[in-house]
Parts: sequence; structure tokens; C-alpha cells
Amino acid sequence: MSDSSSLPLPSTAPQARLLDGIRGPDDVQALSAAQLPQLAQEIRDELIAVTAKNGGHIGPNLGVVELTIALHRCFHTPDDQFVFDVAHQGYVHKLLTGRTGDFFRKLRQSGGASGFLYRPESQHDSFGAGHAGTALSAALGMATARDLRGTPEHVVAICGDAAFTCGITLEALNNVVSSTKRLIVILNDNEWSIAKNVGAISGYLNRLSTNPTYNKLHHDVEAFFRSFPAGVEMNRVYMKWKRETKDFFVESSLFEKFGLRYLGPVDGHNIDALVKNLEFAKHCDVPVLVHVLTKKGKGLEAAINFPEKFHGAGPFDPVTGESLKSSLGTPAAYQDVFGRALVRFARADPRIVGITGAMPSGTGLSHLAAELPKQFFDVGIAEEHAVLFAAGMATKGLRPVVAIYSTFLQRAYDQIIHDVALQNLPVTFCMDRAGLSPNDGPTHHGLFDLSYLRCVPNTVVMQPKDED
Ligand SMILES: Cc1ncc(C[n+]2csc(CCOP(=O)(O)OP(=O)(O)O)c2C)c(N)n1
Repeated sequence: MSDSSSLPLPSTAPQARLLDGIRGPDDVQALSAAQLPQLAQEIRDELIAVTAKNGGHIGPNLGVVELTIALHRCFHTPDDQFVFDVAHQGYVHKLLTGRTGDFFRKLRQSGGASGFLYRPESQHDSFGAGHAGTALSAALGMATARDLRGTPEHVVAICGDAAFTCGITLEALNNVVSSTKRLIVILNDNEWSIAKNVGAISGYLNRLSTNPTYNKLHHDVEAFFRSFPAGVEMNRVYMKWKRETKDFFVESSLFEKFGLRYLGPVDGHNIDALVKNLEFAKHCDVPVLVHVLTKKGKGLEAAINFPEKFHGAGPFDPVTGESLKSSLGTPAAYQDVFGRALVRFARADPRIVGITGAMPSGTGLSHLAAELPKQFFDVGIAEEHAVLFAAGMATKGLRPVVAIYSTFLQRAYDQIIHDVALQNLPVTFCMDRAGLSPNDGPTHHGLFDLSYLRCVPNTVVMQPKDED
């Protein structure tokens, strides 16, 4: 990253923003609790100003402002480690770890901050990402290595609700208790993937967050903290709490069945409540999952009203949220040409079905979803499953079209070879975003597809030149 000392210093002291004085967790922790709402507002203003100009993942970041402040109040990076899933929601973390000023204002541009966490950019970025579902696994590896080394740092995985539609997250969850006793998992539940989150786990989380019993537990935790004088040894609180609520935990949430202690749901915009739960989690002697409820797009009305559009947006008017499109008009996007063509084919041939891994609008399958919903399937962020699901359908005479970005199809390489090609099943892959993805960067480049597909038997590889 750029040397933070070279970033512009605050201007005159009286008008200086709190944000301009923040270079890392020490500065966040030096603020009084009363100053934190102002810091949150300044961060939101900066996020909106920069993404309105450069584009970027504005909705996810507006939703995690208070959560990220609370994390930096309770933990001390780079000694402690945060692993953000996808890492598209890491802008606030960047701002709180010295990546402000011109460096942040060039977000997603040459010479500026990456749109994701990126190890070479900062010692506060302990793990890079861009693809979904990697945080829990990587954090578990870090925590296990820490245990082997016998060092005291905390490892915190910050996962969106859609990360729990990923197989890797569930594979990691299956291994948590056999690997470590100390891991903190934040479930940032805003009910949205890029589109509305899908599947049984999303329904389960919804029931969990509205379950009055769990809300009662949350109030119990609050009450415990209120009843103890400041400075009390947290472990004592934990032990008492554990004793008094032990029965309650037996056979309770899904996460407890995997051996994690469940805390929540916590209001993800209440810094005080977040800090209490995180402090509590820090002192637990079992892995903990803190279920945090956040509002995607909080602070920008258009982003709240249109969460899918503002998940990752191009430049927009910061007041109205209107997209700033070229006055010359824009040519039809590849995905819309593809999506409309697929609707025509699918209407004529009911054997044709479209499958997406949580990206109906990005792939253009939203056209199929709107017009022929029975021939449309969104399986969540589950590319391996999407391909195997298609292979199964193809054995029954269907003609599945799997629409996945080039970079994300990498994840399903074994299924392409083992389940589709070797069985010579009629599955069509339509891979959007081939080539460079300059603003998102290396994790999103579609650079390997021709190479990785040309060597697969029984496969025809074609590359469209244009919409015709
Ligand atoms: C393997 C993979 N598939 C698809 C994507 C595209 N993608 C980026 S973010 C996202 C949704 C993430 O939702 P969630 O984890 O709940 O976080 P939120 O944005 O709601 O905070 C998706 C599908 C991806 N990054 N990686």
C-alpha cells in the first residue's frame, strides 16, 4: 500500500474530520463512544462520494460501517486477523487502517486501493479474496496454525449470509470444533446475496433472527453486562452466563450443532451492542458465531430501495442514486443479448433450462426468470453444485444452460471434467466476463477459460465476436 504518512494530513483542526485522524485501530480505540456515530457518518459520506465517481460495492459497505468500527474497537489488527469473505465489503476496514485520502479516492483505479482486500496492499489485510465462501476455511487454517504456534492473537472470519450457500463454508463449519477452540465467526446477515439470498439456509437464518427466544437471550447478555461493574474480569461473566443458560443451549441453533456458541441476533448498526457481543466472544473458550443483522445500503436511500443494483454499481449521482450513463447511450450488454436469446430458445424448446450461481442479473438469466420462471434455477453461490445439477438434468433429457462468469467457473473444474465431459452429457456453459476485468482486478479476470477448457475431452469451445 502507499505509505500512510504520505497521505494528506487533516486541514485546520476545528473542521477536521475524525476520519482524517485515523491510521489504525489505536486511533479508533482512542475515540470516545460518543464520537463513533460521527465517525460512522463521515465514513458513509466518503464511501458514497468515492463510489459515486468510481463505481464499486457501495451497498455491502454501507451495511458494515458500524460492524467494522466495532471490530476495530475490540481487536487490534495486524496482530489480530480479520478474514473478510469475498472482501468486497472491506472498504471501511481500508479507511480505518490508513488507506484514506487520494489512495482511497482512486479506489478500483490504477495506483489506488484495490476493490477487495489484498495482502500486498496492507499488513492489515491478512487474506485476499474476490471469490465467495473462502473466509471461514482460511480463518480456520489461521486459527489452527496459531494454536500450533501457541500465540495469543484472535482470528475473526466475517461472512455474509450468502457465504453459507457455498459448499466450502459448510465444509469449514464441519471442521471447526475438531480444529480449534478459539475462532470468532461473524455472520453478517442482510438477507441479500447480490439478488435476494436463496435456499433453505437463508430461510433458516430468517427464522433464527425473528425467533423471540433468541432475542430474549440477546437481552439476557445485555443484562449481564449491565449488572457487572466496569472492568470486571470477562471470563467470570462468561462462566456465570454459561451456567445460567446452559440448558438453553442444548440442541438449540444449527451452529451449536456444529459446536459453535451462537450469540445474537445483534443489531449490526448499534456499536455498543456489537462491542459487548464481540468482547464477550473474545473471552469464550469455544468457537463463537455472532449473528449480526445489517441493512445493505444503509445511509443511501436508493441503495436500500434497490439492493441488487447497488450491490456493485457503476458511477451514480450521489444524491438521487441515478446511474451516470454516457449521453451517447451504451450498446446492449453481452449478458442482456444472451439472456434475451436464451428466452427465445427456451420458449421454443421446453427442454432448455437456465442455471445461475447467485447471479441472475449479472449473467442475464434474470430475463429467463421473469419470463419462464419454471425453466430458471438460482442455486446460490454454489458453482460446483450448479454444474452437477445440470449434469443430472441432462441425463433426463433436459438441455441445461449453465451461465457462470469465467472466473467463478474455475471452481467447478472437476465437475466439468468428471461429471459432464467424461459422461459426454449435453450441457452448455455460457461464460460471461471473459478477458480482463480492470476495475475488479486479478481475482475477477476471465483469463484462464480457453486454456482450461481446450484440454477437456468431448468439449466444443466457441467465442462469440459480437452480439450477432
Ligand atoms: C465463487 C463466487 N461466485 C459468485 C460471486 C459473485 N458474488 C460476489 S458478492 C456475492 C454475494 C455476496 O453476498 P453476501 O456474502 O451475503 O454478502 P453481502 O454482499 O450481502 O454483504 C456474489 C454472488 C463470487 N464473488 N464468487
